[in-house]
Amino acid sequence: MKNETSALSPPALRTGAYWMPFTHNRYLKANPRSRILARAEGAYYTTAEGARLFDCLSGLWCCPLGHAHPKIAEAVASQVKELDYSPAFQMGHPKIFSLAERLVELAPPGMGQVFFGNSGSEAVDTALKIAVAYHRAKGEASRTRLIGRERGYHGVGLGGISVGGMAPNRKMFAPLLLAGVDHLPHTYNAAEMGFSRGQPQWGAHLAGELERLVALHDASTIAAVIVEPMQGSAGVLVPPLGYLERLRAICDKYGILLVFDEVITGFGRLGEPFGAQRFGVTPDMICFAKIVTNGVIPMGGVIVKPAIYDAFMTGPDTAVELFHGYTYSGHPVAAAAAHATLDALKEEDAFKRARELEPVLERGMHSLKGEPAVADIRNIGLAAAVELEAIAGRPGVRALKVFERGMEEGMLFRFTGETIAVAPPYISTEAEIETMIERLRVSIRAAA
Ligand code: PXG
Repeated sequence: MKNETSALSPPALRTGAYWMPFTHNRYLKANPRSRILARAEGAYYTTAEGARLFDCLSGLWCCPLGHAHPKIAEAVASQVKELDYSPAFQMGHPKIFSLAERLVELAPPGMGQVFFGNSGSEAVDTALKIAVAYHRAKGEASRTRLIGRERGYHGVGLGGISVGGMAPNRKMFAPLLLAGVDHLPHTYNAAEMGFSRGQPQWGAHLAGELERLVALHDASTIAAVIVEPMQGSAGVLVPPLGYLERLRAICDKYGILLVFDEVITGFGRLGEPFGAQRFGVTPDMICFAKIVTNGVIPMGGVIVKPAIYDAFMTGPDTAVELFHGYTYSGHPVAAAAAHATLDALKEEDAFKRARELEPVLERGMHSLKGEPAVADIRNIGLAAAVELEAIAGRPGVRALKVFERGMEEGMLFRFTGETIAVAPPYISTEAEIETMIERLRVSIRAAA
């Protein structure tokens, strides 16, 4: 039996001291109880009020093997006793070397080394720093410009928000944005690709905008292009057919590094180890985080091609080659969680499971077309989003209402802006996905 005492019946909740991230603090704190999660097991959370919620977004895209996974829990517990921390600089521990090997094996052919941090934001800032430093090491110090994309999300570091393309994440911090950054246009066009299933047919030509940026800035000033293979936070914006291939070709033509931010798409969300394999395009660097530990312990990092690593391996062998790293880079407990996660992904044939569930999710989500205020539906892999028409003069309120009704229906949806996103756990049953969609239908109708 589970311990049902303190977590489920906490003393009066004092909410004042906690400044909640990416949250409407005042609205939530006025009525917090339904938003407090007390426990989780498998594909379900239990709130402090005792309500059971299906985990429609796998946490925040990070827990697809389900909560309280016995193997991961066991690996973490025994690692804490065996080696709880090991200095990250000038030292290592066995599990981090072997984890790097496993990640390289899982990545598309041609990748060679892994640099570890603790989050997607750190992974992105690490990749941007490596890109600029790489060109410098190769004698092309003028290559400093970074190219991101409109509507892109690359975390909240100063590099990440600079290459990111979401106005609310940028405007408060304008003076802190990096100089010398430019953006590709986003690929979304409702008229051309509304309600498309998987990759839209239209839009590959938008990769050609990179040619224009090269013409404007000159290739000799550009270090790297960073994109999410599928834009998750923007509401599941799926790359048009041929788009990523074309970006790759243009980057190759001009010696620009291509970075895939796979913080969401890594580890099976699209039914393959990485988006790179799903789309058949290999970048020069892959940022990862989230699912690498099934969300249990923070970990992130960057997988790079050997040519990038090798460019730094010059000078005296007693010198530090890259002046970058975190106290918790390659943390042993995170490494243990990651090994257990990779084991479980394999043992449970999780990527195949995600591929099997993809048509169930696709069919169900697109059956919501025609429901009130549904403006668009997009999907790929085990991810989908419904975009709603805004209520006039009240931006974001419709999705909030859907979210709140969803909780009453036993569903923890994710809402941002006018979008409801779902990315159910790989361990979901078909029936659970179908139920999720029917409850979403009810919630959308209730918010009409
Ligand atoms: N890159 C990408 C592509 C992401 O999606 C980050 C970087 C940053 O990761 P960290 O670990 O620093 O948060 C992310 C994070 C959502 C949602 O609802 C998405 C993220 C985080 C929280 C919510 O879409 N992505």
